[in-house]
Amino acid sequence: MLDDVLALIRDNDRFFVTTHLGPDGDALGSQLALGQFLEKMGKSVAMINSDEQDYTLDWMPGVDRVEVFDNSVSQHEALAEADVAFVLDTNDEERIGKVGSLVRNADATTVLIDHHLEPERWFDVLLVRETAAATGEMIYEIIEEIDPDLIDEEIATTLYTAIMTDTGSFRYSSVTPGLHRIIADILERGEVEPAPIHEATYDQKSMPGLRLLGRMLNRIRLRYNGQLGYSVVTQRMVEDTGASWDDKQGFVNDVLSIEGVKTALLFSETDDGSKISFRSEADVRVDEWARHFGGGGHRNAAGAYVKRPTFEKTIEDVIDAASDYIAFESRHAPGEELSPEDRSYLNTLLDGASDSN
Ligand SMILES: [Mn+2]
Repeated sequence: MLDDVLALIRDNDRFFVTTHLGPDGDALGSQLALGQFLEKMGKSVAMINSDEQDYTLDWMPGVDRVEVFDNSVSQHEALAEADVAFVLDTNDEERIGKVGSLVRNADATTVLIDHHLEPERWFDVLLVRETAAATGEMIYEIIEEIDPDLIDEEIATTLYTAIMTDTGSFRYSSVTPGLHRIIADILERGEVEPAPIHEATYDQKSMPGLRLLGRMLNRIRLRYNGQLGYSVVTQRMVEDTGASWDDKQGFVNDVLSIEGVKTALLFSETDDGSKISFRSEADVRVDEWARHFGGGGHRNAAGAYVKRPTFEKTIEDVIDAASDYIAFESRHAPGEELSPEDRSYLNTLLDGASDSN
């Protein structure tokens, strides 16, 4: 699998690289790292996405090299002439957007490099590892095999961003000593410092975006004895605050950060339904639950798009289904002794009952 990918890179000259709709840090970072690495090897590369990236990534080095699909002759030619077409960080034709079916039907050898569960099977070569912290980690492994000396400031910055954003800044259960060693190698080879990358990615929030965050925080509700937290972002909230759709990136993590909450949901109202973000602590899985609603993702981070008669109905249905997928702890385990507080409360009730007799 890895060997197949390495051979395809070594033996071919013209490459096409794409990724999923709404490219995030791992999607764009992996695309730019692989694309720029291939260029530094002297190959010709077209990087074309169906969609513009999140504005918080506009600073990324080489981002101007990525085109948004416009159905132009030159873009169709770039794909038609490609020997190899890479799809990164999504395994699903629909999630690639308009470019998806074009890649699927192209003459090029199609290669999937990804870390999501249950890949579609139409790719010619699949390089998939669910335990990879980020697609960027897998891109690093390819570069390391072929020519790590080509890791310069640009490639190091895009790889670091890919891994940083997909690990919640190196805090998820996917983070291992091995991943930190990879990060150390990336930083040393590129002579890159981490702090400016964190600032460029996370400290560029707009005031309207923070006002939207405030409204979202105000609407958090807890269910299942405080183990599930959820909130909403409605189109009205976005309009009222003047925020942009991108501003709600990461909101669901604020819901998950509440003490006792093991599972968090953010429902975002779209033109024709809702987008749902699922997050969970390490020992709780949400991917099956998301899949039940037509979505997918990772064990602890998944998503779904749902078309239901109303936004409210979607919220109700998803939360009602929670206990089918999550083992919530009941407040008292069966057979558990009553606490002294419960006992004295019960006694006051019983005393009241006997008084009335
Ligand atoms: Mn990813």
